[in-house]
Amino acid sequence: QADGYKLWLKYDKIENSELLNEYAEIVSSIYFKDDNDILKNAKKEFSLALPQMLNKQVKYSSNISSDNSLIVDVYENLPNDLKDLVGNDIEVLTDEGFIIKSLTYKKKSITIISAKKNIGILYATFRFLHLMQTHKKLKSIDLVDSPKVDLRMLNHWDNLDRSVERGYAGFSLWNWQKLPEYIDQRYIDYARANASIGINSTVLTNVNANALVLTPMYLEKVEALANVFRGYGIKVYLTARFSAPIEIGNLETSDPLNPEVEKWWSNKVAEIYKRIPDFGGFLVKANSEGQPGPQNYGRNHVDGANMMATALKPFGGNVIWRAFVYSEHDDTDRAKQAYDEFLPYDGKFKDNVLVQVKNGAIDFQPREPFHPMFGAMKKTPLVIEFQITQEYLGFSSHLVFLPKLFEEVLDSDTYQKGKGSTVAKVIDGSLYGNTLSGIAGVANIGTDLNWTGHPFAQANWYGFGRLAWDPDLSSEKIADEWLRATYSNNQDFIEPVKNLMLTSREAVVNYMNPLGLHHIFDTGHHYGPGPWVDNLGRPDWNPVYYHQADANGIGFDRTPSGSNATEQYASYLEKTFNDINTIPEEYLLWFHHVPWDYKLQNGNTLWDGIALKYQEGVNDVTHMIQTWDNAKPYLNDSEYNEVKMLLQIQLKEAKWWRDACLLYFQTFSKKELPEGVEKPT
Ligand code: GCW
Repeated sequence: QADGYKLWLKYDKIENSELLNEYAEIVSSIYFKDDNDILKNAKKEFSLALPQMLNKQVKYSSNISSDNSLIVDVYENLPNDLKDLVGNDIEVLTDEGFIIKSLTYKKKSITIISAKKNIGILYATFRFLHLMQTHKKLKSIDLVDSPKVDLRMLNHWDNLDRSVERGYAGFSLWNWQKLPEYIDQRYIDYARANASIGINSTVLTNVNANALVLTPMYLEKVEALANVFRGYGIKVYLTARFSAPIEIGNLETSDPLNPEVEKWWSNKVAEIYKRIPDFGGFLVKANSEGQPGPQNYGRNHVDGANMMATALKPFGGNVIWRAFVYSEHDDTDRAKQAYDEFLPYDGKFKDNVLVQVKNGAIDFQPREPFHPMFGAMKKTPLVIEFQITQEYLGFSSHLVFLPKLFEEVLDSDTYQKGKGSTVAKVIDGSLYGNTLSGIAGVANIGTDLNWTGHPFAQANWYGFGRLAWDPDLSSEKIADEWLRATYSNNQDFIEPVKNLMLTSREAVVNYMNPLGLHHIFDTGHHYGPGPWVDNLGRPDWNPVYYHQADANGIGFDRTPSGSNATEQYASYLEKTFNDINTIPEEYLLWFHHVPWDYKLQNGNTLWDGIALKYQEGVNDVTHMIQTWDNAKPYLNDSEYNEVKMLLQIQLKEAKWWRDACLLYFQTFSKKELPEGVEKPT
């Protein structure tokens, strides 16, 4: 198999003899009940992983007895004396949580893995194996863990022709032509990988939706996928094209208040649940970037979402309604439009509607301040949408460790309910006591042999899942775990390469969009620099709209003298952002139009500061290459070469970004490049 196919589930043999002995003892006699699909899959993972890691077959016993060294079962099946030992810990678990504990049972040391439900056992299994893979001590383990977020979802922007919008890792995994009969091993491995990091929902299709997926011909195929994923605790969702009643239902309208339309959706939903009893629901992009929606009929987002919610409610399904809206007919700052449009609807959505909001107010830029809807929309559960695929972050050619970006957003304090009202608390529902919570990530997965194109892009899928489980995890811990499971447990490898990962996000900000610059990508593909583009049909698509460079300076004035987007934040932040003396410099040009001679905190002029940041980005990539070269002894040739070649592309393109942006901005600043910045050749 090619390097990378096995992801972070490689289960390499453990060479350290002390650990090997410890683990071998713990699993010397296992009781593992597997009387249903989820437990079967869990046990299968055990039987795959343990012989590889421990280099010997495992022994299962058919009854729980005092001879067992490891007991795996849901709580209700445990004998009473064991129940007494673990009862308190089980009580605090959610339905998806688990315990892994060492304890003394009948005077012997044993390990127990238990949970309220089967799915908890599956998650525990993956965690237990992961702890072994990452060489953690297990002898006196005491782990009680539950996910903090309910819906941990991947959003695939996969089209029915298998192209993937903003996908840089091959084609869509879903082979519609061979489904439903042909179950590709990939579907199973995809489900395993997701379950191993706790992802429990997947939206199979692009938000720019094709109504055909809701026809019987496709639903049969969706059903086949759902049947595979169910055994791994993953629910299937579909995108619902708002005009489907017209396109596939022969109606003349898709007005959400039209009884025929309501009936059509109710019937459609019932048809889906007949095939897929645990269907998750619909993800909807409506009246956004030309997609149809309720506004086509003079209705609003609440009308549209609630109509679908009513159809889904009897079956326990959800509507996830996206708030990614901005209009060319609206000349207010694009960054303000979603908030302005959605805030008045707070409290009006049905209880099975969640509103999905991108992490920032523009569009998945290398850095954006958190979206002002977080914390402000108090009565509606908000799902945060991250983009794992690197649309504005170098596709699958650049190494960028995104958990650093995700963490920055989740840790941001909205101040909406006083200090400490972080985005993470909004998302996990704890700030306002929501009954439903969710995190979505736009998937970076495709048919590439290694799933994600860039080997390190696997870490972004992995890290997304881990943060969805626990939004308070540190990116440092995630990088550490992933490196150990993927490459090596050798500390001399891990420390420098972890550092490389953790600096990679700031590097891309520096060489693409430093100091709050944003959306200066070339048209359409969003890959290379295009700050000069000013001729697109819609002004809000032109990079010049976002950087506003002129003879005086650069940056988008979002203070009261400009668009006043700052007013959408809690008053403490509004003040902080409005005042050029208190604004964090990483957001400077996001909120302020700043003179070229303005003095930055370090004493440099803005012009020099921008130029030096671009250079710093290039230098960062040079360091990343050096680090990778030093890591060579710990890698096989293909592992080393693949990343090395990609880093060389990254270096070349970091220079391209630096030179293109500086040469262009220099036509306004009319200033020389400062010392230390390489002259473009
Ligand atoms: O990021 C932009 C992308 C579009 C995408 C849109 C969205 C799916 O450029 O490709 O469409 O956002 O999120 O709806």
